[in-house]
Amino acid sequence: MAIPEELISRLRSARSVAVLTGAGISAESGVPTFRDAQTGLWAKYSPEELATPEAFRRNPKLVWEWYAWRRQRVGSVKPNAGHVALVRLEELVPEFTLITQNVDGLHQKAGSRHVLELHGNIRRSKCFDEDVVVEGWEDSKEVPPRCPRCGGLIRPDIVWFGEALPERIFAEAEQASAKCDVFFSIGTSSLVYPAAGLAYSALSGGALVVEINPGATSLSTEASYSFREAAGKFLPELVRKIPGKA
Ligand code: BV8
Repeated sequence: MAIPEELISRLRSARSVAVLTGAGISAESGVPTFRDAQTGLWAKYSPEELATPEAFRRNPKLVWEWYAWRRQRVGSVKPNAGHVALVRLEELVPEFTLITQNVDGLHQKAGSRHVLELHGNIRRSKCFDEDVVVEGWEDSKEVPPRCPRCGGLIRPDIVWFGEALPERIFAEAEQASAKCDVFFSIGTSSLVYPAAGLAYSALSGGALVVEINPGATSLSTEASYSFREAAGKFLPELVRKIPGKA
């Protein structure tokens, strides 16, 4: 596909680049996007219903098992060419900030060094009462397991709907977005806030905003470029063109 020369030259001269990714960048690794129909056992639930503290309080076993099922699915998947292209992009620009809404840990698996996880990570668990990460617990038959310190229920270390994002992480993401020269929005429906607001911070900071998504989103008409492309295909082609003639 044709990549505008102006975008390549802007990337070559960019001092700082910020990237926001969503479930779409993991789609080609086989991880269903957040809004794909939940399959099988989970078909009758919508993520918005299960990914809330109320749902966990109401039915901790159901919510724990939904995440255990997702964790098991994510455990065996590999990063794809889109994740790898972002590792290369990080090497090519002086200041690079990778911000993700994903909880699958695939950016780190691909080799990205500094990843801002706005919504947590499905591989980490924490105590529901103390709100601190729990590394391990006694393997009792109880589901969800109990915190070894206080006996409270253990939950995934994930930001649910209605919960605040980790303050320091979001502040760093917000700052990087507001001051970058180029901002990428990759594989996200741009529906969930405050993450979706980062692209607008970039726009008001004067950044060139580039969207990569086979589907249109509310950002598509605001972005400087909106490519109807799959991340795993488009990103490697784009990144390959950057080193070229300076
Ligand atoms: C907050 C972790 C306030 C969970 C997630 C009413 C009540 C309560 C809150 C609200 C409300 N109304 C609005 C809100 C705010 C709410 C919100 O924005 N809701 C939306 C639905 C309107 N936000 C919150 O609740 C946030 N917290 O506001 O707190 C507060 C403040 C202070 C103190 C206390 C409280 C918390 C939001 C975080 C929720 N957690 N994830 C889990 O994973 O189980 S959100 C979840 O959905 C994802 O993490 C992601 O962030 C979000 C959107 O998903 P996407 O990643 O975009 O994926 P999606 O499937 O939607 O789209 C995939 C895209 O990829 C598609 O566009 C597709 O075309 C594209 N694609 C497909 N294939 C490819 C591709 N692109 C490229 N290449 C491909 N190959």
